[in-house]
Amino acid sequence: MKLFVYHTPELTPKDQVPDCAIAVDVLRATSTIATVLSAGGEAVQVFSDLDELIAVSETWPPQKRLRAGERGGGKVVGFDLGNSPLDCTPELVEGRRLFISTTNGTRALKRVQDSATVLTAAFINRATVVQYLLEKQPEIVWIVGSGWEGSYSLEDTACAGAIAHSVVEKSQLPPEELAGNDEVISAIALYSQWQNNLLGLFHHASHGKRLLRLECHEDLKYCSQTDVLTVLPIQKEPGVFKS
Ligand code: 3SL
Repeated sequence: MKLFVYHTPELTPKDQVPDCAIAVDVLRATSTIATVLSAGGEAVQVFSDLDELIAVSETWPPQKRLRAGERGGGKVVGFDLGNSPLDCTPELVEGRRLFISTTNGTRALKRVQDSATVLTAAFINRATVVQYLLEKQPEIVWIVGSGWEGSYSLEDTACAGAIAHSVVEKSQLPPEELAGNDEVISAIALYSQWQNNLLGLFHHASHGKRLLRLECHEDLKYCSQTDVLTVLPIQKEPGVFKS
């Protein structure tokens, strides 16, 4: 297995896809996806385009669907939900499909959609993703941060580092043997420095600050927990994730 970390979808090699792609948007799309599936959601279907989301979700019975839309951190007018994982309670999501569009997370998922396997990861379900990698041993693995509108996001690269750090620890292989690019080594270093204070890291991150201005402090706290959900969101058909 070789791990490659890409800070944003734009930095991934063109015209290639890996054996396994892991999309990361800690704040907050992939934390929300893990939460919905862990709470009994039927599936999460992701869209970059809001009109397409509305059109496809229209074909589902209203009692079996939820529409979640985020732009600029806020909820899209007329949608059931924004992108707060804390809103995704079992009472609300159980048995329903979440149709979701967010600013950056869904763009990262679109970029890797044609990979043989596509997973989503956040700190909250990191251990389950690592367990999958150790069991299945895909040859080429990309961990792709969503970033913010094309630029680097501290929290996504730290989560990529958390995954790589755990693979190194559990496989007992040296980092240089697993690392396919330099970004893996720097992501591990970033995670190692902040692993006991991820909430503190989020407070330094530009998107963390943006969410704090929107009074999403509880979301940051929730997303800073590590290994608390045993859910593996995996793409079953393009854009549709189940556990
Ligand atoms: O950009 C995204 O995909 C979102 O996760 C951003 S937010 O955290 O909902 O603001």
